[in-house]
Amino acid sequence: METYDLTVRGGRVALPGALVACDLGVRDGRIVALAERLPAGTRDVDATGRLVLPGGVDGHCHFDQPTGDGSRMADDFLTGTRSALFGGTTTIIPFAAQVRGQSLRAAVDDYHARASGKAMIDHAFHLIVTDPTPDVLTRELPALIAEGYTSFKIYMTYDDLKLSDRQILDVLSVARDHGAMVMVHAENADCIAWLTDRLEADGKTAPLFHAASRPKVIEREATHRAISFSELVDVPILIVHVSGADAMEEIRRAQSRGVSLHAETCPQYLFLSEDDLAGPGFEGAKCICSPPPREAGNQAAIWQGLATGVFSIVSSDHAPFRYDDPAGKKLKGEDASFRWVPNGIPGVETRLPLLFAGVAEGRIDLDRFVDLTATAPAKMYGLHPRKGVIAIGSDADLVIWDARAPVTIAQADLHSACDYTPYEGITVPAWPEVVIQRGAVLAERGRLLAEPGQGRFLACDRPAPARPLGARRPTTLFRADEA
Ligand code: DUC
Ligand code: ZN
Ligand code: ZN
Repeated sequence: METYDLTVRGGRVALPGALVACDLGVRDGRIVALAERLPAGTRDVDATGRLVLPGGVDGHCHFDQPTGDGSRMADDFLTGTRSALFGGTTTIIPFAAQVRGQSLRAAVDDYHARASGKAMIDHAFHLIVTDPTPDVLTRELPALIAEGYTSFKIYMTYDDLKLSDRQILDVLSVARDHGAMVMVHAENADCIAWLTDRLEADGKTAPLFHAASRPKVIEREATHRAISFSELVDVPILIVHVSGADAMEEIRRAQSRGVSLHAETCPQYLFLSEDDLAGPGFEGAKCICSPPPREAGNQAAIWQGLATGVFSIVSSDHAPFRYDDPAGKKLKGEDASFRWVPNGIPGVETRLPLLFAGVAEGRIDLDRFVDLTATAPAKMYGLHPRKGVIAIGSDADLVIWDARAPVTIAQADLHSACDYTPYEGITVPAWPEVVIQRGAVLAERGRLLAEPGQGRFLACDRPAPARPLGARRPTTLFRADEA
């Protein structure tokens, strides 16, 4: 009789497109059997009455990323991956960020050193390109793409990160030629600087005014510009952390005229609003991230975008800075202008439980939840079908959820090294009970069973190949023309 290293039995399993009552057998870290009934393996996990979903893939999170202002991210690869896994995420893709003047290779080597011996779950790296010199464009990027770093983020804002329009075109062109995915942070830098100066001149420096310094229109403008560039170069891009209904509308319009364009949103745009920046005291700094949360009414539009397919992935954009810490949100003190508050909030652990609330409330179905949080990001970054799906031959990365046990989010129960959660007090319908990676149980009912360093680095395949230059886009619109 066949034996299994691990079986998960009695649950309802999210197979692609269907929720099926079946048992699951694992050997050598991979799924080898899906059947109505299997004999117990060496280790047997009882999933009776539970959902068995693929481990989450968080395609956008920042761990131990060097900053230029003296602030320090709260999570390194140990605490960040620990937090991720307790929230049901088994693969993360943080960023090896190039500092201007540095080679991309040096950034990648540095980032591997930061992950080494610490990461508890599997991880790939995106690159952040801030200095696209001729050497970076013609030699480093192509070589790194070939080695499995097949996606990179570029910024249209932040003085130390932003690229000019011409530099963006250069980077998109490399992505097109070498089949990489470019993630775009779309906010207009000059508009932000202009508004920030005017707000400060009026004495409007409290955290609340962070939102006023980056209104929806400046996200919409940059989004439109990035889409135009992607059309010009004829390469698909991903607009990350879309916050506003207006930017989303630009994306929807482009998608409906046939542009191959992806969009990501994050739980902060579904659960937080600009009211959370309002206080009391300096507390609003806890919710300073960019783009900022919008007015409460905006949330419904973003949920709608998830349900209708404008967005293909939901990531955390976990960028944790401690609140009560001079290397964190209070870098320049509590009276400092919002301008000096490090941007970013923790969220790698709460991403899946928060979005699962959308399933319980009927906003999205379970299939869409799995796609947005696991399957689609695995595909987007060349990790599918190894990751992001429950299928024969895939890594046995599994999360068992009890959808009958609501949990109220509390900082005291989370596993990040950050000292707060912006979601304190929100009740979610379910939380991951058992988290499994490559057949090993990493967490079980709040108990940590993973070891630092047991997460593996993943080299990514290229996403779908680019079309030949000038090829017609396969859309209804263009097909009608061609007929
Ligand atoms: N904004 C970013 O662009 N990155 C990290 C966090 C944030 O708020
Ligand atoms: Zn960003
Ligand atoms: Zn980010």
